[in-house]
This record gives sequence, structure tokens and C-alpha cells, in this order.
Amino acid sequence: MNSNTATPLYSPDPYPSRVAPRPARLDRLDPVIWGAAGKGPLDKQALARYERQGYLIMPALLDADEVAGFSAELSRLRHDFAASGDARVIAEPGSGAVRSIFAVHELSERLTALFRDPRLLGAARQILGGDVYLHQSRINYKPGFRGKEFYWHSDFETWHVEDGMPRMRALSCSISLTDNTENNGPLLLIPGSHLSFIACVGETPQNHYQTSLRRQEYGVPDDLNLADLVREGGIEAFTGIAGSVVFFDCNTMHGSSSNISPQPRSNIFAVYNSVENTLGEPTCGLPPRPQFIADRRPPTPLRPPQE
Ligand code: 6CS
Ligand code: FE
Repeated sequence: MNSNTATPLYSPDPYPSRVAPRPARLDRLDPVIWGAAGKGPLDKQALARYERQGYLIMPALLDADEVAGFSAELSRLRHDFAASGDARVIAEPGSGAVRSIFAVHELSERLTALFRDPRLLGAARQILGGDVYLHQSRINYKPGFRGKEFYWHSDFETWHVEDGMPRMRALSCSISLTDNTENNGPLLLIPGSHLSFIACVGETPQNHYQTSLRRQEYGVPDDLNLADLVREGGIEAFTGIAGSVVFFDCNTMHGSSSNISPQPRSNIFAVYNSVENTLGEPTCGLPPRPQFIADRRPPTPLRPPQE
């Protein structure tokens, strides 16, 4: 066999991170849009904006009645789980207030139905080019006065290094259930940042999720690369009335400031992953993270309720 066509003994990691002594900015090697216009709810302009920015904001996608119903569900879940000691409940550093609840699709039929809603699932299937499943779901409550920040990060950097997600063929859908304003710690996104992979430094600690979900210190971009991304693309805040939705690529750099206003900033997140992109071994070499953070089971493609 010709040596230069031989199957390599190993397939080098296309997105190496937390392995080198210095950070690096690498090119994205994956498409942003895997599907096509005409195969879902997003028109050509919307797909083009998502491809260019790395996210797409859809104001008031859910109506007031839907928002009221899901808000009641969020209150029920927080009431039922706040003092439960359940591993899926993440407390805010300092105050102990509920910061997040993970795997909410296993705790709420109402939220499972939301994640299968054609307005959300259809857009995810269209962008990711086919069948998808839930890699992760969560509620970030970001309570008034005490909701702490989520420092800048690329979700894919963590999902690749700590969950073994092979390629950039996943996206998050964030549904706001409170008005998101400039005052209550809205999600901040850097347009265009999804086209670069910022390789981070530092060795992933054992059981990193037990700290990173409260305050992330590993897998965060260095100041110089972050400053470059912001200089090139700026920062856009996802603000809007409750019921607004933002879809963002798994590699779009994002974060949010602490909420010192009296108003909560509660968002539901669904992470859709292509069934062609199921999790392999974490590149950090540590054991995989728990099921409630990253679903490793053979995927069951999500279908809209009526199918
Ligand atoms: O590690 C994770 O999967 C979680 N961490 C952050 C900051 N965003 C994505 C996800 O919720
Ligand atoms: Fe994130």
C-alpha cells in the first residue's frame, strides 16, 4: 500500500485544547450550516445570518400564554428540587440559591414537549442537517441580586474535551422566560467567533464539572484571543421580551455578567446534537461526565409531537 494513503495509526485531534503550554487560535474545520433552506422554518436570510454571526435571535417566538405556562413549570421545578440534594441541581457560589437544574427534559413532560416543538426542533434539524437528539438540557435561573456570571467560553471546547463530542455539529437553543434586559445579566455573544477554535491551556481537573458549572476556570479563552474576537466582531447582548429565543452554534463564544438587579433572568437551554456526532472518549483522558450533563446513550432522534 502506498504509504501516504495508509490509514494513519491515529487520527490527530482536529481541535486540540488544554494540551499545549500556550493558547492558540485555530480555524473551524466544520460547516456551520449542515442542512439547507426550504427544509425547515428558517428562510435563506435567517440561515445566512446564523452562518455569518454564529447565532440567530428570534424575538417573541413564544407567546405570553406559553411563557406563563413554562414559567410556572420553572417555579415548580425549583420548588420541588431546591433542597433535594439532587446532583442535577447546581447552586450559586456564595448564596446557595438555585443556579441551574440540568436534564430538565427528564423532569418535565412540558419541557420535553417544548424541545420537540417544530419551531425549535425544526430549526435545529435544518441547521444540523438531519436527525438530532438532546445532548443536554438545563434551566439557568440567574436569580435577582445573586445570579453570578458565566464567564466567556465556547461550549464546544468543553463538550469536545470533557464529553468527547467529535465535531462542531451541535447548537444551543436558549428560551428566555423573563424579560432579558441590559440590567439583569443577559447572554452576551461575539458575532463571528464560531469560525475560530480558541485552544485553551491548563489540565482539566478531576470531576471538573463540580466546580465549572458554578464558576468555570478551565476551558476559558485567554485575554489576547478574546480581545481579538471582540475587536473583530463586537459583542451583542441577547435582550428581548420573555418568549424570545436565540439559537447559537456550539462554538460561538458567549458568557453573561452577574445579575445584581432585582429582576431574575431565567432561560431554558436545549442542546441539540446531530445523531452523526455522538460522543466519543473525552480528549482530556478523564472519565466521561455524568449522564445528566452529557447524554452518551444511543440517540433516539427527536420527533415533533404529532409525528
Ligand atoms: O459544561 C457544560 O456543559 C455547561 N457549561 C457552560 C458554561 N455552558 C454549557 C453547559 O451548560
Ligand atoms: Fe455555555
